[in-house]
Amino acid sequence: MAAIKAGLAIIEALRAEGVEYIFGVCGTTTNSIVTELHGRNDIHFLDTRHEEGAAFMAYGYTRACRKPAVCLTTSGPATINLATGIALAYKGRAPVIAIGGDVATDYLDRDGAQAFDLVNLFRPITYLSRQAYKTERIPELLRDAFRTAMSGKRGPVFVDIPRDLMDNQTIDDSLIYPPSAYRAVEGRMQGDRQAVRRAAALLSRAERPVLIAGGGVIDGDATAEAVALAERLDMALIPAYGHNDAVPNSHRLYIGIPGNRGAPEAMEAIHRADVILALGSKLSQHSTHWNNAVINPRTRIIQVDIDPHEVGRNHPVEVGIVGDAKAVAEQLLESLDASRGSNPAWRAEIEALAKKRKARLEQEHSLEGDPMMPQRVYPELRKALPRDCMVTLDAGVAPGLTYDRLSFELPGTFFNYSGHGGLGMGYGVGLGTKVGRPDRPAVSIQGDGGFLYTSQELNTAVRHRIPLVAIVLNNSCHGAEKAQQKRNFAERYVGVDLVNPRFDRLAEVYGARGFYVTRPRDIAETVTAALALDVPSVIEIPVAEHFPLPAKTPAGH
Ligand SMILES: Cc1ncc(C[n+]2csc(CCOP(=O)(O)OP(=O)(O)O)c2C)c(N)n1
Ligand SMILES: [Mg+2]
Repeated sequence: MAAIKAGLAIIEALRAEGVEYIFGVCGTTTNSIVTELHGRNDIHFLDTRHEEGAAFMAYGYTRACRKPAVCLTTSGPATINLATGIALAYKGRAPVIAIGGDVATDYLDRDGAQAFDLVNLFRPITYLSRQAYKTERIPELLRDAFRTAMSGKRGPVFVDIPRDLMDNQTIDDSLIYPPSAYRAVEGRMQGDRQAVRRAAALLSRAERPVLIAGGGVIDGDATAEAVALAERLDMALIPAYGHNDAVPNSHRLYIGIPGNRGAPEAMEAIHRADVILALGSKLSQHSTHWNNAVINPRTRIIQVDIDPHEVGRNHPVEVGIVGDAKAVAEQLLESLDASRGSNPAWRAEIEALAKKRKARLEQEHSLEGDPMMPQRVYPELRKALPRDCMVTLDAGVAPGLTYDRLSFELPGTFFNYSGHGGLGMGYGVGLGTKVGRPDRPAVSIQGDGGFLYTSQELNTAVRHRIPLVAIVLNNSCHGAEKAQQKRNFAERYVGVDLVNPRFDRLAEVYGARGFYVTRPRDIAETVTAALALDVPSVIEIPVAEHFPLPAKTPAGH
C-alpha cells in the first residue's frame, strides 16, 4: 500500500487494462496525467493534430485489435472536439474510453473559462458519462468505465476529471486492481436451451435458409461457426451491411451484402428465404430498409443478439435468442437434426446468384473514360490488396462503391462509418487500424471532400511513423450530395463543386510519399509499391463524376 501521484494512478489503472496508447492532444488540465508517461516504454501518448483525429484513431485502433482504446483531452472545446469520433464509437459499438480533464471544481457551474457541461454533452453518445468528484474514487470510476465499455454490447464511455482532483493529489495504489477483479473477462453468454432447440428445428426443416452475419459475428469471433452452419444447411452466407468481413467472401455460398450500396443478388436471396438466421445482426435500416423491401413478410426469422434490446426490434421474430454469436452458433450446430440431408436445389440457386454478381462486376473491367470511372478502380484494387489488408472507407459515393466490390477474407479487415455517416472519418480511423494491427497492411479509401476534413493527420502519420496508404478518389466534388442536387433539385448546384490541391503533393509537403495515377493499368502496381514502402503515403486517382442509383430491392423500392 503506497500513496502514488494521482496522475500515475490513472496511468497504472490503464496499464492494468493493457492500454498501450493514449490518443489525444495536450492541455493544462491533463498535464498531471500525461507527464507521468515521460520516459515510459510500456504506454505512449499518441498526440494527434486535432482531437477529432484522436477519437477516430481510437475507434480504428480498438476495432482492429479489439483492446480498449483511450482518449485524453483537455477542458471545454478540446474535449468537445472528440464528440464526432465518440459518436462513431457509439454507432460502431467500440470500447473507446474518453477521459476529459476538466477545469477545477471552483470554475464549474459559474461560466468559468472553458467550463461546459461535458457530462451531459456526451451522455447520448456514450453508455456511461460521469464526472469524478473525489480523488480516491477515481479508480472506481475508471473500473465502472471499463466494465461498461467492455461488457456485452461494447461501446464508448466518458469520464470527466476536474483538475483539482488531480494536481498535487495522491491515490492509494492498492485501489488499482487487475480487470479480472472488476469485470467478467472470460466466458460467453449461452442462449436459452429451449429457444435454441426451437431454432434448430426450424432451421433443420428450412428449404431456402439464409444466414445474415452481423457485427456480432465479428465481435464474437463466430466466423468459423457461421460458415459451419451455412455449409451444414446449404445456407446463403450474407454479411449484414458494412460487416462484409464477417464471413470469407471467397466462400461458394457468399453472395455479397444487402443494402443501397450492396448486391441486388444478395437481396434477392434474402427475399427468397423461408428462414433467416440473423446471427449477431440488428437487421437494421441499412440491410433491410426497416420494411419488407428486402425481407419477405412471410419469412420466419431467428435472431441472435448479445443485447436483448435488439431482438425483434426491427422485424418480428419467430425465435429470439439472447446470447453470444459464437456460443449460440455452437449450440445450434449441436442441436441440428442429424438426419437433415443436403439441399442441392437451393444451393444451386445460391451459386447462380453468386455467379450473376461476379459477372456483373466483371463488366466493369472494360469501363472506359478519361478521367476513369470510379468503378474502374476496384478490379485493380482487388488485384493489389493483400488478403490480410485492412481497408477503411470514408463516406462518399466513390469510396462507397467498395461495399459491393472489394473482397474480404478475414474478420477485422473492413472498417467503415457503421451507421454514423460522418464524412472525414476514413483517414483517422485508417491510421488507428494500423496502430492497432501493425502486422497487417492498411489502406484508407476516401473522396477528395472527405480527405480534406482530416488531412492534417498526415502530420501525425509522419511523426509517429504510421504507414497507412491513403487512396483519394478525386472527382473534384462532394459527389454524394451533387448526385442529390442533380436528381432531385434540377441541377441547381450549390456547395458541391470543389477545387482541391494535388493530394500527392500535399502528402509530400507533410513528409509523406505521394503518387498520382491516371491510368487504370498503373493502379495495382502503385498500390503494391506504396504498401511495400512501409511509410505514410497518399495515392491520388482522378475519377469521373458518377452518380449511381441505389441498388434495386426485390420488392422494387
Ligand atoms: C460530417 C459530415 N458532413 C457532411 C456530410 C454530407 N456528405 C455526405 S457525402 C458528402 C460528399 C463526399 O464527397 P467526397 O468525399 O469527395 O466523396 P464523393 O461523394 O465525391 O465520392 C457530404 C458532404 C456528412 N455525411 N458528414
Ligand atoms: Mg468527391
